[in-house]
Formats: sequence, structure tokens, C-alpha cells
Amino acid sequence: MTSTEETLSNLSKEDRRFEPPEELAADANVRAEAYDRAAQDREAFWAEAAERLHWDRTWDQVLDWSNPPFAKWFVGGTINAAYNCLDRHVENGLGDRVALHWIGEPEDDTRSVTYAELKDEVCQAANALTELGVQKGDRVAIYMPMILETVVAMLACARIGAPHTVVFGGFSSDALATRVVDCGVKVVITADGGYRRGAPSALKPAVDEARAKVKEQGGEVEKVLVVKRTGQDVDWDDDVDVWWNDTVGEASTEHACEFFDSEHPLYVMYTSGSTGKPKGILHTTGGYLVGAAFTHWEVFDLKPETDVYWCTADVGWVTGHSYLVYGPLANAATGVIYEGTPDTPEKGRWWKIVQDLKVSIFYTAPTAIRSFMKQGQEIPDRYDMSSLRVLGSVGEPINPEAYVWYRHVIGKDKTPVVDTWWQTETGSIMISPLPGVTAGKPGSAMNPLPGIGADVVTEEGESVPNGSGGYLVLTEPWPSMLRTIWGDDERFVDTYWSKYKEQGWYFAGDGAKKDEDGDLWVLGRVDDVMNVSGHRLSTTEIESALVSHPKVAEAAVVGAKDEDTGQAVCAFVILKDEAGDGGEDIVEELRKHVRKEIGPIATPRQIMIVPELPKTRSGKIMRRLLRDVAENREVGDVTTLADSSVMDLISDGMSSGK
Ligand code: 6R9
Repeated sequence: MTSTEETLSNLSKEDRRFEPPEELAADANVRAEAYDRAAQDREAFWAEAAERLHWDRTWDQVLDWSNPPFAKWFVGGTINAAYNCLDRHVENGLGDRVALHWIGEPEDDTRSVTYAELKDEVCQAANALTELGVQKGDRVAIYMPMILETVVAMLACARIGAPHTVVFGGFSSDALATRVVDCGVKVVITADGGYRRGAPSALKPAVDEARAKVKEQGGEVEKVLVVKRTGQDVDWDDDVDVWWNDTVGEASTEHACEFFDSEHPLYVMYTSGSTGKPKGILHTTGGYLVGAAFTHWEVFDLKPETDVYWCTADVGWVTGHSYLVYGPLANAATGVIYEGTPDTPEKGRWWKIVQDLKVSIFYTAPTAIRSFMKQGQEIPDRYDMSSLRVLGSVGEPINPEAYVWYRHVIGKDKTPVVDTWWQTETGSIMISPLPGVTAGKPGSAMNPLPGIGADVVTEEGESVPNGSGGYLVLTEPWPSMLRTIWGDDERFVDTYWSKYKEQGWYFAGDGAKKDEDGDLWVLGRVDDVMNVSGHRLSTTEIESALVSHPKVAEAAVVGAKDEDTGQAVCAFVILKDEAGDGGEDIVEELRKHVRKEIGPIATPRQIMIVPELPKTRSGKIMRRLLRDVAENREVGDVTTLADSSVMDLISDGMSSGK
């Protein structure tokens, strides 16, 4: 065995298996036969999925792939996303069903809206936007807290055919201005502020600043529509600023919607590339909605009549788009949307929401799970969470220990965990177990969903054998695929389609491996794969080994330049509260542990015990910054960190020799 193979086979030693619960399997929305059916005729499979939606005019052609990589799905069909998420449910007699339970951060600040109520509000907002001069094709930026009006704003834009670009409320005025300029935004929808960590947090001042910056760059925001949420003071420009409550609140609830071409742009979502300015990922209407709605029903085994579904993602990133707004509402689900932080006013806030609303499907990120592990099991144990039946994970590889903890402590060992791999670019889940079909393996996203083609390949484009690693590619076009990067077709082609041009595959930028059974393990971004003395090591693999130590809550690993070995493993570790400072020999203890778990090659050169890790707002660890610390460099640009003071904490710890 070469050392690389050794590393991979070590990862495969995870042999815990969790069979689907019998009851769930017996009544599952999607069965094993779907894989075969989709493989026999992929387009027919997607056409059937598309029939779940209402089309004003049916398509003439399922897929036009005559000009790859520019796809057209459901060609000739006409559709309206808001009509599909609201009107048709009301017309089908579901108007009284709760569409969303909104939970504000201040306790008792809640509101549940039915499908009929949400439809009325979206119609009002659509009329108000039209009144403000927004027309089909104009772009609208949404810079909001997690409140119902945010969902109303998105659907109102969709209703009138004005693509929205939601900018995460935690982003700076600079980030907002860049996106407004790049997307040519005409109107911004915002709020005075929102509640975070027990206090109002202002948003409007950042919009004012961004508007000035946009002007400097030759652009212009014509109107700013402001929701009153916190009641805090705001500066006001009478020519531009308009109160939501005065316009939307006064508008008619009657709005006849237009049906748009299937390929009409629905939204642009910016995501950071490894270099350069953020990429505006363009999603269009028909294919995107098919992908989001179908996979939401399929992967979570949604039973819209009885389930209460909660996705904790912020609407400012793609998970919030596909699995908080478009997918669930298109499926007439009852959802939950929570405004605040997980630990306000107390650490059990999320679990209290699960208990009070009897949440049955819960979708969150590994980073959140690990922070709950850190706080200890006693906190979730205080709540009755017996309503839960499916748990989901997204955003980064889930460490086997975190998976097992999630299943055991939150799911009481009776809920399947679906580890869902996808990207802003893919629009919907691509690789995931099916909860009624697949036996789950902790840490593995398992198989491409029916209708999705994925493989792990070598640099040269050869499919790797089981037991080996390589690059993750998507081998067939899919309905919710990105159509381009806004305003930059060339970058779209270069970034995703040039590496495997000959084969016509989509290059995801992730490393992955196939285990001995052929199941997929996503190892993280390709740039997170380290090379130590010529051996390929995954950051995730070593992080998982560290997290499996009883004293460790969370770990981040980077490859730092090393004179001897090319790169060396450097680990940043947060200890569990109950572990105190870990004891005098903690670093040696952890190095030994990694050696035992993976092998000597993976032993960290350095282990630093830190209080926090630098994360982006969507919860991804920014390894680039940790690499700066590990390589004793000035720490780089921290503007996309959720909390930029974290780097000071880490650097202070370093210089005091901890
Ligand atoms: C949905 C979302 C995409 C990147 C992706 C990968 C990582 C997401 C994952 C996962 C392992 C999973 N990622 N889900 N890695 N297992 N289940 O997160 O979109 O913000 O665009 O990030 O996140 O590296 O390439 P986005």
C-alpha cells in the first residue's frame, strides 16, 4: 500500500451503520427504484418531478444542452415561482395552513402566517414594488434580518419577475455596495434593524453608507424600502427612503401574476471565489424551482400535512433560499423561521423552539452541532424533542463524532441524519442519503440523488476505483444548475467547466473519495487538501480525529509551509467547557491521539489551543487566516468573518505563548 492509500483506508475504518427506521422506510416519499428509473431516462425523471409544479404553459423540451455549458431547462414552459409557492395552495384549499411560524429573538415576539395571509402580503408588496417603478427584469437587493417581511420581499420580487439578490444582514456596507454595483440594483429593501444577542442591531445605516459608495462608483439606488422592525432611530432621505408599512401596508391584496419563461432569472446569490471579487451565481425560475421543491420533498421525506420543518440557515445564503423559502413553500410545508442567535436568551433556545412547535424535520450545519456538543448534552436533554423524525446537515463535512452526537442526543437514536452535499452553484442538494432507503454512515454524504450524475475522478479525468480519492465532478446537467455568473460568462466557463472541458463535466472544487462500497465522502475544498511529504491528507480527516478526543469541542486544521515536509499539519483546537485548560500535557495527548487514529504521517506539527475559530457568516472555517497564523504572517483580510475580533483573540493567545 502507498501512504496515500493508507490514509484513505484509515478514513474508511468508520464502520458504524444506521439503517433507515422501518416505519419511515415503509412510507417513504422516494424508494430505491427511483435510482434505476432516473438512470434509465434522466430527462423523463426530471419531467415527472416538474409536474409537481404549476406551469401556465407546459414545456416543449425538457433540456436544451445544445450549447454547453449554457443549459436551458423546460424550454418553452411558463411559470411563476410565487404563484407556485402561494396561490395554488390557496386555490387547493390549503389557505388556512400555517406557511411559516416566525419566532423573533425577544421571547413572545412571534407570528404565524397562513398561506392565504402570506399570499395577500406578497401581492401587496408586489403592487408596492411596481408602484416604486420596479419592472420585470429590474434587480432588487434585499438586506434584511430574519423576519417574515424578508420572505415576503423575495416572493414579491419573484412574482413580478424582478430578480432579487439577498445580501446577508451581517455583511458590511462595502460588501453590500459591491453587490449592488455588480448586479445593477435599482431598489434596496431593508429594515431599521433586527434583534441579535438580546439587542437591536442596526441595518439601515449600512444601506445609507452603501448608497454613497454606489454613487462614487457611478451607480444609483433609486429607492430604499424600509421595514420598521426595532423602532430604532434612522436617518431619512425623503427622495429615496420609503417606509414599508406606509406603502406595502396600504397596497391592494389583489395582484394578477404574469407567468414568465422558464429561464427567466429568479435570483442572483453572491458567493466568494477563492480569489477576486464575489461571483454572482444566477439561478433561473423553472429548473431551479423543480430542483429545490423536489429534493426538499425527497431528501427530508416531507409530509406537508403533518410535518413541521425548520431550517436554521439565514436567508442570506443559498440554503435559506432553497430550503427555507422556495422548496418548502412550493411543497406547501409548514416551516419555522427564527430571527436570533441560538443562545439568546439562553443556550437551549433552539431546543425550546423544537419542543414548543413540535418540529419534526430539522436542518442545520455541523458548526452549530459542534458548538452544542461543546456546551454539553445536559442542555438539549432538558427539552422534549420527541417530535423529531429526520435531521439534516449541510455546509461542510460533518465529523463522524458530530454526526453520532447529533443522531444520539438530538435525535434520540431514532432519526436518520441526512448529510447533504451541494453548493450555491448547484441550487439544490446533489449528494445525500435518502432517509427511507439509505443506511447512513457517519461522515459520508453517500450517493448522488436519483437524476444526478456525480463521480470522483483523477486530474486526468479518470473515474477513481473504490477506496481512492480525487476531484468531485458532476457529470450530467441538472435542472437547478447555475446558468452563469452574472455579467461574466467567461468566468463561468473558466471556473467550472474548463478543467474537464473535454468530458463536459462540472468541476465542483471539492475533493472527495469513494469508500470500499463506492459511497462518497466529501473531504472539503480542494485547497484544503494538504500535501505532507508527498502524502495527500485531508484537513477534515484530521479534524475528525481531533474531535473524537473526549476533551475536544472543535478543531480546524491547516497545512502550513514546512522546510522539511513541504507542508506540515497545524491544528487549532477549542476544548470543551468541562475540560478546563485540558491539563499540562494536552498538546502531547492530542498529538498522540491523532497518531493513533490516523497514523504518524498525520501527527500535527503544532497544536494551538484557542478560544474561538474564525468563521464566515455561513459557518465555514476560514483556513486562509489560520494559515497566516501558522506561517507567522500578518493576518490577511478579515472582512468576511462573522466576528472579526476572533483573530485578535487567536493572535493574542499565540504571542502569550499559549
Ligand atoms: C449549501 C452550501 C458549498 C461548499 C461545498 C463544500 C461545502 C457543503 C457539504 C460540504 C461536505 C457536505 N459543503 N455541504 N462539504 N459535506 N454535506 O453550503 O453552499 O455556501 O456555496 O458552499 O460547502 O466544500 O463546495 P455553499
